[in-house]
Amino acid sequence: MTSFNHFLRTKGVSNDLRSLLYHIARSVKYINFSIRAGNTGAAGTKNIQGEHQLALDVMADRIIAKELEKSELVAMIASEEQNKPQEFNPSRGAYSVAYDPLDGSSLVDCNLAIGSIFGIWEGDHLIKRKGKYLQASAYAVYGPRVVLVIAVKDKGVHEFELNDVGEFILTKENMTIAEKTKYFAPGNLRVCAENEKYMKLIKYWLEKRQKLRYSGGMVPDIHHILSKGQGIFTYPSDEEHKNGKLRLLFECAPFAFIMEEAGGVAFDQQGNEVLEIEVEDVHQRTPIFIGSRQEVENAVDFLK
Ligand code: P6P
Repeated sequence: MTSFNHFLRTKGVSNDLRSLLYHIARSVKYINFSIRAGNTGAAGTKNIQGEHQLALDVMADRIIAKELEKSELVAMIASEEQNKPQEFNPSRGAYSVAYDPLDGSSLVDCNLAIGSIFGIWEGDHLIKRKGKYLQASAYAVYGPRVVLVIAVKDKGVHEFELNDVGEFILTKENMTIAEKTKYFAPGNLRVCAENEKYMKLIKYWLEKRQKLRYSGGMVPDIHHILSKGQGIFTYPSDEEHKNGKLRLLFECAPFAFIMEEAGGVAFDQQGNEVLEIEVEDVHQRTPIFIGSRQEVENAVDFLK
């Protein structure tokens, strides 16, 4: 059994980044306890998106913010659940972390898998950053098993599973993505009613007898792609969401970084690389087409 810290050390991850990732792993462990023990009801508050927050959203956000501050390595954090970034005074180094504390939390009451997403940049700011300058990204899936997937710049994508004594043990090393796929995860399917190009793309997949794998949770849906080593997840824009629904900083850039580290790709609806999109506002959104290269390039061609 290879432990989280030992594995990252053997991969040559710096002491500071390893320590920061350890604090993120610890926050995932505490969030998992809260999900299984906590209340899944409403918090009675709304986030900046106007979305009703669950008690778990607020709890997960607090757990992560506290762990990142305790690391003494973080100068700035930005959370999907908070209106604006928060600054800390790190004692050494300086990273900035953007995170979605509990993505898809509305699925928790029907017992579907949900997740946390993290993006780590060097330096003390998050505006004017691009995903291609991420130092590391990670996501956790809270499902029948709790897994933490980590990508560190040029060091591959690796999965760890939380065991029954609270340790993260390596389960998959160097996860990779094939060029082609037999799966599809079509988000925002209702757009077919207004966008015949998306309708044609879905029909193309159906006529190819592709297998539908979509849960409504971005984290498990993209984890399916990385676990199977193939797939495509799409979430296009629509009349109501001109830039799509998913957030660049908290969801799309971290996942694009992980997917590219695994040999996949991530584009917006115009075929721009998600990793090249500059963050202008912490809550800005982008359409996303992500996964197996040939499938994604083909899907973007349908939508252009
Ligand atoms: P829709 C969950 O709310 C989320 O942010 C992502 O996890 C998921 O991919 C998407 O929204 C689902 O959106 O419009 O299908 O509810």
